[in-house]
Amino acid sequence: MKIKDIKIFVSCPGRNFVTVKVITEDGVYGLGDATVNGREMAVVTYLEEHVVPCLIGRDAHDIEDIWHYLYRGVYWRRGPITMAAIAAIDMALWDIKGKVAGLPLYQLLGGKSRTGVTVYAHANGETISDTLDKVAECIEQGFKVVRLQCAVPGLTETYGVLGDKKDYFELQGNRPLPPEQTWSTSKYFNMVEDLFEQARARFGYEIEFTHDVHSRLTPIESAKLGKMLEKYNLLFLEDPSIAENQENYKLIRHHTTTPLALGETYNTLWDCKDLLQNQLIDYIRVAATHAGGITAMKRIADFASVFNVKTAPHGAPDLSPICFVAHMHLNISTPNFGIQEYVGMGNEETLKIFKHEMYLENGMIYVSDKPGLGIEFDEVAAEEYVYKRSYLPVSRLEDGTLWHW
Ligand code: GCO
Ligand code: MG
Repeated sequence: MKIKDIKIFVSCPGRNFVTVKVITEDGVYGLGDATVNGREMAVVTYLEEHVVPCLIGRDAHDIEDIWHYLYRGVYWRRGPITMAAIAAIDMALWDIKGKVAGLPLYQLLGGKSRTGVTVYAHANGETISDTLDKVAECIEQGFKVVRLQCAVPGLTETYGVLGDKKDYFELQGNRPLPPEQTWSTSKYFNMVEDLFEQARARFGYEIEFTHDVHSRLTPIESAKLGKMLEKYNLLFLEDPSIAENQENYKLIRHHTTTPLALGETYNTLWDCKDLLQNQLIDYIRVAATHAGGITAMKRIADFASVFNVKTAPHGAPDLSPICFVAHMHLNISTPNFGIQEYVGMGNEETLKIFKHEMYLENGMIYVSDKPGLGIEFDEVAAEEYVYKRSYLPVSRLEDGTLWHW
């Protein structure tokens, strides 16, 4: 099954997505997602110039060999651009293998470990009561786990909640230069405990909550936050601090029993090896697109299982539906799956381009039994939505210091 051609598409049905299509001589093709938010064209060039020419004529069945050819075989390993390129090829090859076998991908990964995939929804509000009303809506829709984010009083914008982000994670694709936002840890601390205190008072302890800090705290501040929130029983606290130095989490862990979740920007197992083997986190949030595809996700999940860490794949809208479908096959088959982040299946335009049969029922997602990934990409429809350069905001402290994302 020789690879005959590889096509790369960039489309913007509200957000930019980089889609890879690997076509074999037999006419079977597979799809992969190579989207790196705000760096889309770097992956396109990497693929077109440095990956595609090396793969023409290779056997599409050799998933492991091709993965290592693109990873170990090159001098420049790792990094988001390289790993997203590898990921997209890897997803496409698994899609092809599934189609040839006539089996949905999860069957090739070991079959079902569960009947459906539990997801958590987002409740983003401008005030605490607004956030809690959104939580109530999520509960009404059947979600059992909700992520609570609330604007920080005193700041003009809070990521994901206020300003031009009311429309959920820059869906407009209209940020040709990075906007700047201000962060204040003290103002945040003045709000966050009230948020969870009021949430528990209104909803009790049946429903599970998570919270994302987007790495804005120092390790000792994270420790303080974890301790402060213990009584509100979070399913997990996400990204309290940057973990470039994985050792930092020893300090956080030492002080709090609030479960910790990390990893949405990690590109390889090496980025989280110490966190996992020292049991410094409880959920690993790597995404198939950013961490080297299905092959790499499976290895990371297996390694994590040795240390009682569960998977909780990133599910923000900057991952295309192809990545989301790949996650569903992994989630349904991975024994140590924990939970999947969920922000909807995509807007109307996105669903015109990416066609799939996953469905949501009572806070759980079910995959289809179509061979391979079970998703189609409409190339003609995609042409209508032309790439628009768009950036995430930059974060600064109130004195102008550039701060962590
Ligand atoms: C999440 C993420 C998002 C990211 C986004 C950046 O947990 O969903 O942290 O909020 O900010 O994916 O592109
Ligand atoms: Mg996050």
